Amino acid sequence: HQDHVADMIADPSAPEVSRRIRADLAQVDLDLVERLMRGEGLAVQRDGHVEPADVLPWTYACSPEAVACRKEGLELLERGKVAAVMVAGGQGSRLGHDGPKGCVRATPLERKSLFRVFSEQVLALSRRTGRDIPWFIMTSRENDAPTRAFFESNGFFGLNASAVHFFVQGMFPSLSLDGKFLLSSEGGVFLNPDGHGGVFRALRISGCLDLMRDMGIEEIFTFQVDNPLVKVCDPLFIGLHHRRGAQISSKVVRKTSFDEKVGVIVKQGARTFLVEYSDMDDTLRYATAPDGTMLHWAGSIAVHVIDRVFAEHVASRDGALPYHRAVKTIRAMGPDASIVTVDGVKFETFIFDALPLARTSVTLEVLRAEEFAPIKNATGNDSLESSRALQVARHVSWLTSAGVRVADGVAVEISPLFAYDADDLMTKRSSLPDVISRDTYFG
Ligand code: UD2
Repeated sequence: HQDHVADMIADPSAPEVSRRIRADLAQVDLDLVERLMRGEGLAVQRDGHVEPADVLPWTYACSPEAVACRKEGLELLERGKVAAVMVAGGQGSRLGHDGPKGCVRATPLERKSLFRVFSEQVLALSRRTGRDIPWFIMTSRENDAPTRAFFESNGFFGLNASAVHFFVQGMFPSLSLDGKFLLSSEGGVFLNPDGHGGVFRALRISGCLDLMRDMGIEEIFTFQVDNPLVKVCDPLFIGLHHRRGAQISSKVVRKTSFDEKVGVIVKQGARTFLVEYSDMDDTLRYATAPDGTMLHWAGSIAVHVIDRVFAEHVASRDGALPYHRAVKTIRAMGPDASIVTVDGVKFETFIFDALPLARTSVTLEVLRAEEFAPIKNATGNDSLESSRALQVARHVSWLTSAGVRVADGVAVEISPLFAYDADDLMTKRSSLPDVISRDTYFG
């Protein structure tokens, strides 16, 4: 039932269009598309009783076991057993930024890009552990070239370029509601990035998983491109995951409201999984504990540690992850080559759907003020403005705990190269002033 496309392929008067469509279709698993349109292989709402997941509270970070975890995490980093993976192939459509989202100037004073913020964290930790942390960056067909160019033109922000690996995620067609391929404005088949769950397949196809195995990597730390407060390769989290023999672990924060747009980690029997906010029904979303508080408060910040062997297992099985189906407005090419807006079906897979495939997983609560200030929207919540204010608040709190008084209304920014966290800043106390009365950058 794709005669419109078959006709274009066969049209001798438009060879370039024919070539583009054939090239695009060559990457598409047509059987899979057909199955998904029939409703097979899709993520389903779990029937039955769902309970809140077992979560280690944020106070765990102060426990004696946490000291041992941190030590173990640092040792793994020192022995070159950890790789970082950043998923940065999304389209960032909500933010409305033109170009890769990682180029957004995220920080409050220096206006550093997100890419620079993460690079400085990787660099800081590499210096601390005396070893380059291999960093794998997933891009999409659309933003791969500008992402690489950005790193190159900025000298990889001081990182050893040979330790930074880019790989491109797969694409998947969006279809009309009645299952017809749509055409893109460039004249090919309309494709979109296949979701961040595509990271497993893309790591395999690009050879990056093999490279990780050859490097002796045991744990993969994954994070998203939009949160400048993420603690890249947090030794505590890595050590905890490793000591517990987990296959995939997750960090959560306490949700601020029932409607906050984060997935929640739950369990059913022995299996842990994540219910995405857009898939949550009202019973789950508004469920309360006996004391009236939010029952499903454990909001995912999309930071995971994944055992490399487990990642290979997921990557080796096409169809291991279910597809999520969403109806979106799509700008496609209409019959007379004009651009039209149509409702279409988009299919994506998500990293967190690997959770129920794991035998063991750990969920760790962290403090929102310390680790979560995403940039997703142009204005309001989770915007550039709100994120910058939260970055300032975190750094003011670090300085305050180091005994420095920061005057009201003053903005401060601390480079990861100056201090990786509050404890690290404390060790620099002698180089800090007692009072800060104007905007100050510590670099
Ligand atoms: C994500 C989580 C949500 C919550 C929240 C926390 C999903 C589907 N939902 O919501 O549960 O944890 O983050 O901040 O992840 N990306 C790719 N390739 C793609 C699509 C996305 O690399 O094909 C990347 C994208 O560049 C970004 C990240 O995935 O780094 C998040 O994507 P999103 O903005 O679609 O997810 P969001 O914010 O709705």
